[in-house]
Amino acid sequence: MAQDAASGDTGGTGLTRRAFVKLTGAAAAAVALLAAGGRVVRDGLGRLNVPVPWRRRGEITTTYNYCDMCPWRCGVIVSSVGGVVHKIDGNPADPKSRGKLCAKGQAGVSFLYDPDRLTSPLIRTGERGAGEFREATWEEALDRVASGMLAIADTHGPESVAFFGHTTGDFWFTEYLAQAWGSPNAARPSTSLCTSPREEAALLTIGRTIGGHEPVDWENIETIVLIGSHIGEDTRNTVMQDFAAARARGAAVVVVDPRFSTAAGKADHWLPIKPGTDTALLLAWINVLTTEELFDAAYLDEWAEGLDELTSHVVGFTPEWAEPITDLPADEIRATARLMAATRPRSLIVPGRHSTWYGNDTQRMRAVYIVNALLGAYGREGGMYFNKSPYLEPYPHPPFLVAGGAGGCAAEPGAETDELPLGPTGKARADGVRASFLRGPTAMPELIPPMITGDPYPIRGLIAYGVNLLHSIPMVERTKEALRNLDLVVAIDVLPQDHIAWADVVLPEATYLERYDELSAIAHKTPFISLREPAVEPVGDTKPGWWIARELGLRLGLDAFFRWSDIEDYLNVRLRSVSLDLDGLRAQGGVVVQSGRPYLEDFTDVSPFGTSSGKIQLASQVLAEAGLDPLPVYEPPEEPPAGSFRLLYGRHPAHTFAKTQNTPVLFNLYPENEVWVSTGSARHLGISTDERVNLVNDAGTAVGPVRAKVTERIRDDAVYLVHGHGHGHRSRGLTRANGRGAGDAELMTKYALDPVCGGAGMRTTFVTVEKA
Ligand code: MGD
Ligand code: MGD
Ligand code: SF4
Repeated sequence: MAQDAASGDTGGTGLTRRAFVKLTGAAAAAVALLAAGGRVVRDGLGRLNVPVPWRRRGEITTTYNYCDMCPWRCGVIVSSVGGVVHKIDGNPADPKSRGKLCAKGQAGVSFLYDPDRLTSPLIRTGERGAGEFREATWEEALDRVASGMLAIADTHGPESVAFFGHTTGDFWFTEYLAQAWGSPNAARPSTSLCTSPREEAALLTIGRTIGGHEPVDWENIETIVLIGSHIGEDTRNTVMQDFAAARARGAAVVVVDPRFSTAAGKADHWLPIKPGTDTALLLAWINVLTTEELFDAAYLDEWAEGLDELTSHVVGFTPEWAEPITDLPADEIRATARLMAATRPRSLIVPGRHSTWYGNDTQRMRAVYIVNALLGAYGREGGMYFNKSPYLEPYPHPPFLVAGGAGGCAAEPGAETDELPLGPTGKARADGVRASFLRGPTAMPELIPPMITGDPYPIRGLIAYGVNLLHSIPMVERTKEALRNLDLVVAIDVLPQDHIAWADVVLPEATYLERYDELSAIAHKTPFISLREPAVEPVGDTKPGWWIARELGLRLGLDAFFRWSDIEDYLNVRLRSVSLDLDGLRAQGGVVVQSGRPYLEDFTDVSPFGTSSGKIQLASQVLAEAGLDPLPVYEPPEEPPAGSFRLLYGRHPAHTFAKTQNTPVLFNLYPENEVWVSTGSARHLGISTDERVNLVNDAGTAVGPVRAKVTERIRDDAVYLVHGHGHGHRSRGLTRANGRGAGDAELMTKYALDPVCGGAGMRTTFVTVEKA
């Protein structure tokens, strides 16, 4: 194997090269730095030096893919030269990207050739958490995982193996393998730590889900209301394109945010609300819309029920009532309600995305959807269109042992297990571990306690695919305790993230640019299906997720679910249902776009609202029957103790969660986060911009030192951190990102569980700011 200039230990950075993994295989460092057919080297400053295509000769190949640098899935076209990816462009035929990409999407090449990538299966040799491993063959590593899973299933049942997953390839694990194996304990952070309140509230109110692509009719909107949605820092490509185009067309913008966000900079009205009081603002808006009769009466007459109950419920919630609660002037509350009404139905509170804030989030989101109903916005131009999933048949596999998977609701507790087929090791039970919330998918943080206590039944194994266990789930020390306690911990990842040090077996995956994957099927105004195919051979000894899942499945006795010989066979079978095959899909640009049913007039046969009555539920019968509030009620958030601030968090335009901080070109753009402190608070604390401070939470957990950003752009009662920095808990595998900035997750030593959907509200942390 060719040795290259970068396989030395420090790369000039002073950081120990891959001290994280004490590899016994002498070739490991060299393997880590080799791209297939090309050489990935680092210069004297430790920066990535990708084999530059203009010095390479060879055929230029073009492949289709959907971007995996964030969960938005923009369609891309990948150009490679001589076996090395050269450039990624937006696919003009794809409704998500429309030929454009954000900075993170462009950085896919840099992510692929990050010299810190995992490149060989690893088996733990030291204590969990110490990060000591030896290299292994795939045979040995997969045998180890399969025997561990079978041993757990023999003693406790297959449900005692949990599957956590995120990023686009997790389908093979949290859905396909988990359901075939028979574990209902499959979860994604993108539900219970993100969208579950908005999805549950949508189901309760309009009987439809929002789905991965928010169905906002941007082309026709006239008033855009953003509650905490920080578009511009949230850099989902199409959302930015749509927001910018609507603003340029003259749409009015109202932004409700305790921080002067990028979007607030474009707003006609910025409402710097006191954190956690949004439901009071929404009730006051409903009060103005109902008492001044500004709602769409004909629309509500035809499509909604519960208007009288709603009207009497909000009678006391005037703007004057909301003013001292929200810290917003009553006149401004009234003016913004009237603005929305003046442009209805081309007026919408955009259903944000990350909605797990304070633990009563389903009710806040219900209030959002009720305002939109009063505006007559559902199924109307300029409001919220009805999305539709693309038609595509599933692969014809035998019935799964459990229903749901991480994407949907877990089977109801107590379901008749006798009706389920027998799993490889006996009977599978259908009841997933859940806390006392009304319904909704399995909540990821609630699967951690049974790993420690065995209550309500033991979880003894964890398969973690593409999920950043120590950065995404609050209560990091509790997660570590659980990892310490398990019989089997498997991590399938591309990078030596912090949790990798806790795995018994590490399975290195090929990135999205090096593998085939499940088809992406997006519910949309124009539903569409897109292709992911490899642009280049996988780096080192990495393998695609579908291959890993299949090899595991065969070892677990699940042959019946893996009858397909390889992924091309699987994809061709699925594509047959839309009269295509892989070649046909390539020939039409990697995307199939179907027609939708976006507006009310498209529903002559059936109601578009999937509630039991077929009408919008302003007052929710389902909640009433469960003994919960049928109409949204404002609950005051806990106040920060004297001298403390509420910790707010959000996105940086150049990074995704905690996964791109080490990506060379993105690291160069924003190497570490800073903590936003208001000018008034900073003066009081004697802190200036760029000074290093520590953040200490109410339980005494400290993070830092982190740079202070002193600014007028945030309220005095809050501080703000970009999520995702603060790597290097125990591992030092991420040579650029480690030790930079401060992690918000570490400070979250508590969260508030939403009683309806099981979402974990994470804005419940208070911190003091102390000079470092
Ligand atoms: P990431 O940091 O993106 O977040 O939660 P995660 O999805 O867990 O972690 C992705 C993981 O996948 C990383 O370990 C990365 O190295 C790995 N990975 C990347 N590409 C691949 C691949 O191709 N294959 C495999 N196998 N692995 C890959 C996100 C979640 O976090 C979400 S959706 C939200 S909205 C919440 N946000 C949030 C927050 O803002 N603050 C705090 N404190 N917690 C949060 N938790 C939630
Ligand atoms: P939120 O965390 O809800 O995120 O993006 P959003 O859904 O927009 O919103 C953060 C904003 O809420 C901040 O501006 C904060 O100041 C404000 N805020 C905090 N507390 C309150 C409050 O009490 N009331 C109000 N009204 N506002 C408050 C998340 C989204 O971003 C998600 S979930 C994903 S999956 C994508 N991830 C992602 C990424 O990782 N990187 C980049 N660059 N873009 C991304 N886009 C998406
Ligand atoms: Fe990729 Fe950016 Fe699209 Fe996300 S928004 S999928 S990072 S191009």
